[in-house]
Amino acid sequence: MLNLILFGPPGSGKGTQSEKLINKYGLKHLSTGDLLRSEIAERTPLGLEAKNLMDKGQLVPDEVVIGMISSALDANPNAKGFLFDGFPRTATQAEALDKLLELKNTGITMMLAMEVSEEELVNRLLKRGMTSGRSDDNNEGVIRARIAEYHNKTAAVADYYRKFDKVVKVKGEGSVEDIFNELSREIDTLVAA
Ligand code: B4P
Repeated sequence: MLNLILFGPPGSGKGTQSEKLINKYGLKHLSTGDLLRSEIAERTPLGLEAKNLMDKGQLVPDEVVIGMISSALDANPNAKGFLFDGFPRTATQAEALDKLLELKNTGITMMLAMEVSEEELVNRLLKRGMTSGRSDDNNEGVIRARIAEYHNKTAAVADYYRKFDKVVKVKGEGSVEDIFNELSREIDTLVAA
């Protein structure tokens, strides 16, 4: 199985590139952000709890997102592979993901880590906030809080996979197409090896 993690700070292009990568490689897209937003849209108790935290730029509890990913893995027994987008975001989530994949006799193939400057992230998210209706995108304070959560809790997830030599860094600035070509090149190199 080809199991990829697309990693990077909020606004680095994870959602944007995921759409293209799943089509090219026939992977199942698992975005915890999308899963949480659909819980919010359906007004479930989980969604209401998540909205409160997301609106402040904070991460939702590990057990909530791990449970969602576990169900999604079980719901797709015949997938060729998975693209994890926005997950794992903490060391606890990374360890849980490894255990869940081990139960399926598989594991993470590689983490693609996209690097983008903070000012570019803020500009992209404020721009998306003008049209997306996402309440976490239209306030600069909330965007900066999300970036701070990334530095405090999420950046260390790359260290976890670095121990297993599974991290590849990719420049996340430039055109969407150029970044996609670079990500594809890294995946193809690994798959051919
Ligand atoms: P997510 O839904 O994961 O979203 P994100 O990090 O804000 O954005 P993403 O990185 O996917 O956006 P993209 O760059 O594609 O998380 C939202 C919230 O959910 C979190 O803050 C947290 O509260 C919660 N959550 C989710 N997962 C969680 C977890 N595992 N644990 C705990 N909490 C969790 O797009 C950004 C903009 O940039 C777009 O407008 C796009 O068009 C633009 N863009 C993309 N590429 C570009 C390029 N090359 N040049 C210019 N603009 C570009």
